Amino acid sequence: MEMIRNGFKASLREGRSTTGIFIGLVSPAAMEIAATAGFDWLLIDAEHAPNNPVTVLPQLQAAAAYGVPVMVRPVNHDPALIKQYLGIGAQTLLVPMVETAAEAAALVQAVRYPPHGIRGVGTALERSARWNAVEGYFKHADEEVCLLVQIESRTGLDNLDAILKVHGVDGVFIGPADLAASLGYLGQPMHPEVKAVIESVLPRIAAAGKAPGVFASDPATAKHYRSCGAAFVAVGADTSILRNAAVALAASFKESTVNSGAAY
Ligand code: 3PY
Ligand code: MG
Repeated sequence: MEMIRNGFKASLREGRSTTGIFIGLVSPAAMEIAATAGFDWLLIDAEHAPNNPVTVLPQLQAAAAYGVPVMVRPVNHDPALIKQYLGIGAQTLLVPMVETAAEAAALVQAVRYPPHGIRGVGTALERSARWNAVEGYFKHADEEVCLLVQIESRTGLDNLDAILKVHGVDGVFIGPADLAASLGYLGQPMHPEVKAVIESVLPRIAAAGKAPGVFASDPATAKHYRSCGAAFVAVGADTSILRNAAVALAASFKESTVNSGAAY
């Protein structure tokens, strides 16, 4: 069979502006529902949501039937863990808390096979190569991987120019929640000073030839960041979508009980 192409990386190459959501429900069924919603991509979060390669695998399998590109966010920079996520077929990784060019360069190494990197070879056991069914897998494997690093700390901001020079980093994603915390505004990702930093950083990322991304669950802010140059915007999370809809539905019945005036 042919190499599995990375649809997300293709969208970056085409310069398309895309939106997606974070997936944290740890459920292949929830993944399937999200995959039918019309987003350009989905991101399985294994940083804060209780995921690991064993729980991510069936979610990748569930989404594959719908053709929507899926990214994975690992919990750390461990090359052994990254190898496992790549091995189960994740082609785009969003790596949190990257603070230096050396960390970014080490991640580039982790996602590439020798001689360009240190990714271990075990395709007979890996879905990425469809257990050796993919012909010419090694010829295309590195080029189909997309490495996105998250800048979400003051140190990361201070080192942004050096990180942007790292060859092999495809995109830089700003995490407003951690960035706000690092800048002294814990719990205030929409603080004007945080927003101002994000507004100034997005065009710098684009100017360096990397794809800028950011999280913005409020649609107006998401559109605003797109207008600042964001190429890919996470516009929510399945957990929040479920909670917000559940709260609104419950509240609508409380209101109707109060407003109806009916006494049963
Ligand atoms: C953050 O906001 O800190 C994230 O990592 C995701 O948006
Ligand atoms: Mg974060």
